[in-house]
Amino acid sequence: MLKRYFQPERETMSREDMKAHQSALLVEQVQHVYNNVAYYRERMDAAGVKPEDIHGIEDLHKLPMLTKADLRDAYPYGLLAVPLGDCVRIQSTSGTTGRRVVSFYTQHDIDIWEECCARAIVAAGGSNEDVCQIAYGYGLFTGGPGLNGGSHKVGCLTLPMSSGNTERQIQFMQDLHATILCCTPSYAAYIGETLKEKGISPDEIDLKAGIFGAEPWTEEMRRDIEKSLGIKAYDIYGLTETSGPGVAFECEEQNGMHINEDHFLAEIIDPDTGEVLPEGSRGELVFTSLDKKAFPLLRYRTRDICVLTREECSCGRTLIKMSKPMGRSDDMMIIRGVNVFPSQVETVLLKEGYAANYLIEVDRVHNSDTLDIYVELLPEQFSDTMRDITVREKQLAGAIKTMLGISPKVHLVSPKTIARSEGKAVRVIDKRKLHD
Ligand code: DLL
Repeated sequence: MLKRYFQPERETMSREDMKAHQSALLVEQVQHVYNNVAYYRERMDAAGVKPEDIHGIEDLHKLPMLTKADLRDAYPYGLLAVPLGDCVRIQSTSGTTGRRVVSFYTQHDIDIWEECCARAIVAAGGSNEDVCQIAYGYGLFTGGPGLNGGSHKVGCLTLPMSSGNTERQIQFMQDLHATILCCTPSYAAYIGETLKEKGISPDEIDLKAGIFGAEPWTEEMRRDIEKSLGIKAYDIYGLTETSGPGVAFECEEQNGMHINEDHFLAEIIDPDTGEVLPEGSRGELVFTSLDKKAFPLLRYRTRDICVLTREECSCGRTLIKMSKPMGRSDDMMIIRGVNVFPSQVETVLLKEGYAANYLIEVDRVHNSDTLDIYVELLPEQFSDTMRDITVREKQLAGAIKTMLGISPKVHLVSPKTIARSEGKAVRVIDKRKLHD
């Protein structure tokens, strides 16, 4: 049966009820972390805040903020707030130990996460009549497992495809009459292109909606995908730290994402000063997970830049909306859905015996990201036999793939050909026009 909302009592709650709900959970959550996580206790003690000082969301500003660096310091168990025996799952981002985020879940945390994803599926028109093809990666990445759980909760027939093997994706899509596709927007665009190459028109498939996220994408890309697949394309946002996809999702208005603020309390801050900005300002998104038990984050700085608005939405949801992320306040890039820091590339170069003279060029060709890495050879490595260079390029590309999880095209260039900078080195040229 077609439902408008997955959890109407939460998704259409009055502002007053939502505030009361958030306040009660925040008070409980602060006590939970203070009692169970030494890291939080020390940070709160240092800031002179006790759990008794937090009476509701109006006291949120008293709590210290948490950054990715804190997560790194606490890796892997330092922020765990329940006994390991209560945890049933971990998920993680890619990256080296230092950059990797490992998130822990109790069964209760998984249930909440899956409900959030179910809200996104229902908002995209999903019901138990649908066949939901999930082409996000499965495994440590949260995309596949999150949407998979959401799809089960809605009662869709779930196709746990994982990403890749596009021929097989298309075959299953046709044979099983998939109606909803969940994957990164760039993979959706690629599936669209492949359909065209194969001479299959959008009318010959049964897809009606797509739920795409994990990386920035433009309105232009939305239009392309909608046309090539014959669907309505919805955005979905989330991060491993807060659970995964489903922190926010788009409704039929396709104009900003509703934040599941009964679980994730959002603030916008000035990324330079940390000052909390009024609603409607552009700044860095900060989340407090209100009822996650195993790995609760208080005031976590996401580094994503966006705007929050509380305008009335024609879908009837009262949940606050966030704009599409408009960039980041750190140097993280998202390439083919994978989080990449330039420092990861540098680590590999140094380990493989190259100097840190390199340039990363990212572009988007036919809606698919390209990653070219130009690396200077040291004078003693310089050789004029092409064969030698090609072998080295392949070797280095393999080592970088092992680190990042995605394949770059490596170009070894002559010594002293990459421009030196007199100030901050320019390591990255991102030619994708992802943000307005
Ligand atoms: O990308 C979780 C996810 C999976 C979201 C599937 C949506 C769908 P991480 O790998 O930890 O988690 O990356 C989180 O990705 O801080 C944003 O910078 C970016 N991001 C996620 N969704 C969007 C989106 C998953 N819809 C980081 N638009 C976040 C733009 C997004 N950026």
